[in-house]
Amino acid sequence: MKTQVAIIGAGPAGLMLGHLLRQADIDCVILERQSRAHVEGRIRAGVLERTTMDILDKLGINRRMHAEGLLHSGFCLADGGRLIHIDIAELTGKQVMIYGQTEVTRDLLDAAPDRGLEVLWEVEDVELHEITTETPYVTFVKGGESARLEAHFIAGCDGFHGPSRRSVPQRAGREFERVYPFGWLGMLAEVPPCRHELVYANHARGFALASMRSHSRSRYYIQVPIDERVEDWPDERVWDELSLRLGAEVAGNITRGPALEKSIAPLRSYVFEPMRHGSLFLAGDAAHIVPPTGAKGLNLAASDIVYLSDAMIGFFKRKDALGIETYSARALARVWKSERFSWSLTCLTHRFPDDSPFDRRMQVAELDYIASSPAAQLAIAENYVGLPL
Ligand code: RFL
Ligand code: PHB
Repeated sequence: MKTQVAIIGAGPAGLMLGHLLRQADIDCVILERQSRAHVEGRIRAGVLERTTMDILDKLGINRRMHAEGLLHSGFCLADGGRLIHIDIAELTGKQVMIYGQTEVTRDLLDAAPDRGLEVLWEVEDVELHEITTETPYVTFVKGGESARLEAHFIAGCDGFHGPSRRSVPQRAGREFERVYPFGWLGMLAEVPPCRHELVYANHARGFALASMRSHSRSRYYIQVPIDERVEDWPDERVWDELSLRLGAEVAGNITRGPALEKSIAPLRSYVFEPMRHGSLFLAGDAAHIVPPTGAKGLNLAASDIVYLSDAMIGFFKRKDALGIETYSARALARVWKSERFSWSLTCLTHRFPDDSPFDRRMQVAELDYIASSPAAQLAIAENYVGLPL
């Protein structure tokens, strides 16, 4: 098989890139290791920045997002019972959209056949070859048969554990990493949210987040030790813990109900530089991971794709290679700013096992400062809604 761009991975990065290329009449094929049901069933991010909404608008795959998504104008930081409101609309003139990654993925997949975007599901043994040449190719096994896909470019959109980044020789790349000593236990439940906006709470027992997917579906998270097992957290224990950590005012409005999904995810900050090696371009989680505290993971994947799709469209349609040459530097400049924001919000809101009383006072002082300073609130708000491209 031959195509212009071989895309590895049908997560948000791969699907958005595929659609943007097809809209520009560029050929591409997506290779995905999992089944469609598996990809559609993953519960992940819930907050879309303007940049991400703009991609769905540009593609015209936005009807359900505008009909069912919830525009939010602010969120709260909570600490020891006090609520600090960050009015992002007032401070930045922008809002964020509450619309699950699961829904974004479903909308992009539903639109794929009509737009000639081909996804090959359940491909195994994906390997990248000749990536430093202009004739790279990918080999894989599908339904027991070996296949080969030749392309001009390969887009590595295969997440943190995919083969793309690992195809870059060690001497050609550099990794930057921080692994946090805790994870997030997430719980989805068919109950109304406890508040109209998200609440990020710092509590002596650990961080908690009250989020939502709709007016009738809530998503909650609590910080747990990294070695915690989800089996040790029956629903009632999670609800009890949330009630303690979110503070009386918020907790008073919690509606309990059975969990639809419960899972534990580790927290990590990670960047791989550069994001291009020859004909291979890395995008999304394949190149970087942020802790979910700033709601940046999915949105960073989207902004990578804005740069990458521009670059590839410029190359194929106008014979302009500038975007290709500058992709890695442009994307990384935005990635590092989101890494900084996600790291700082994680440090502000979580309890670290080796925190000293001094460290705790620093958190309290910073929260006091944020509560009293419109300048500090603006700094948080402009990062939360998404820095300009
Ligand atoms: P994805 O979504 O991981 O998609 C990568 C795709 O590549 C496929 N793949 C392969 N395909 C072919 N061959 C192989 N060998 C392959 N290996 C992997 C995978 O099956 C998958 O379909 O990466 P992408 O597109 O870059 O999108 C990034 C976002 O998904 C990610 O940043 C966020 O979901 C991160 N994240 C969260 N972000 C938030 O902002 N808020 C959250 O609440 C939040 N929760 C989460 C998350 C990520 C999680 N992961 C990765 C385990 C919760 C979890 C559990
Ligand atoms: C979510 O609803 O899944 C969510 C919201 C905000 C975050 C992280 C996750 O910062």
